[in-house]
Amino acid sequence: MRKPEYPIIPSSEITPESVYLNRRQFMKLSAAVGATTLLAACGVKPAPASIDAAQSATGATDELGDPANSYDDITHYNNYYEFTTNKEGVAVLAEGFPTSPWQVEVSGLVNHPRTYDIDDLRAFPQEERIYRLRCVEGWSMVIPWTGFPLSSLLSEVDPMTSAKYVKFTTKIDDEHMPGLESPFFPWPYTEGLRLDEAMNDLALLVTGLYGKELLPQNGAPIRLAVPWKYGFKSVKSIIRIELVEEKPNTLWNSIAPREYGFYSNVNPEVPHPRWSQATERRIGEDRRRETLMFNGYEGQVSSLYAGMNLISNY
Ligand SMILES: Nc1nc2c(c(=O)[nH]1)N[C@H]1C(S)=C(S)[C@@H](COP(=O)(O)O)O[C@H]1N2
Ligand SMILES: [Mo]
Repeated sequence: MRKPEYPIIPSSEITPESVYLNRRQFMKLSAAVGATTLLAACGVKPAPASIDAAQSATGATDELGDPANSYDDITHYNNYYEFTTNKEGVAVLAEGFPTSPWQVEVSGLVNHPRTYDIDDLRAFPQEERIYRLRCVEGWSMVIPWTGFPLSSLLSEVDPMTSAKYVKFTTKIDDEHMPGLESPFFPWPYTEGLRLDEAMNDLALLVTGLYGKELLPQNGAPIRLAVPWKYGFKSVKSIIRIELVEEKPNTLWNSIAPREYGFYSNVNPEVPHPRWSQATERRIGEDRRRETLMFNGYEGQVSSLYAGMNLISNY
């Protein structure tokens, strides 16, 4: 059996996305000409002439001034391999995925282990945070999440001094996740952070999106957002959080260790073995933009890596 490649091709981006792009361009075009005439003829007010207007309909921007992606983009262009490797197919397949009852076990090297019901987690003070998400494949979005700092949860369970890493394990639901049939992936999807990374204020446990409850395709009922790392570190549908002493195995690292390092900090100067990471395409934009060190969060996270070689610790 052939070894899986992720992205299936960076063209997992290129193939489905060129289709997506063409459709967008088509929409743009038809909004500008055809549809306007058509809709006007039916007495319906024409749609805005540019999708950019729709993109920033809420006026929300990140701290760099870039507009949030539309709700439609964020909920219909997804990576979630437990369902499918087709980004535009996730939303449909994930519809009806049971997200309740749901519990998250927080265990391992902690003084107060506890299994939380999802409602206990929703009871942590929630905030809205507009974060950039940079996928390792070379595309990005700006997403208005609702959630609470992972550090609040970790402080409550009180890590022992021997705890050095945090391991995340996500849901396996054979009945509802057709992608689990793929023999290429060592399910469940697991990830990890160093404890000090996990305690950084930017690391967010996410319960909502655009002020609404999180949808299954985005990782409902609870997922992580670690905005200075490649998107695959931001795991969806978390069921267990363990404090451990040794660096945990992660799904992508175990499949292709040379391509997906444990740290996977966004770094324009460290290319993926099969493509450059110097630029990215913001979904909804045509031209590529430069990728920022630590995805633009350098001020908040660079001290975590002081003195570390970021090329060998990729
Ligand atoms: N459980 C799980 N979490 C996951 C993934 C996945 O396949 N399974 N894909 C990751 C990748 S590669 C990215 S880019 C982000 C995408 O998040 P979004 O679909 O909410 O934008 O989710 C990450 N979390
Ligand atoms: Mo990704």
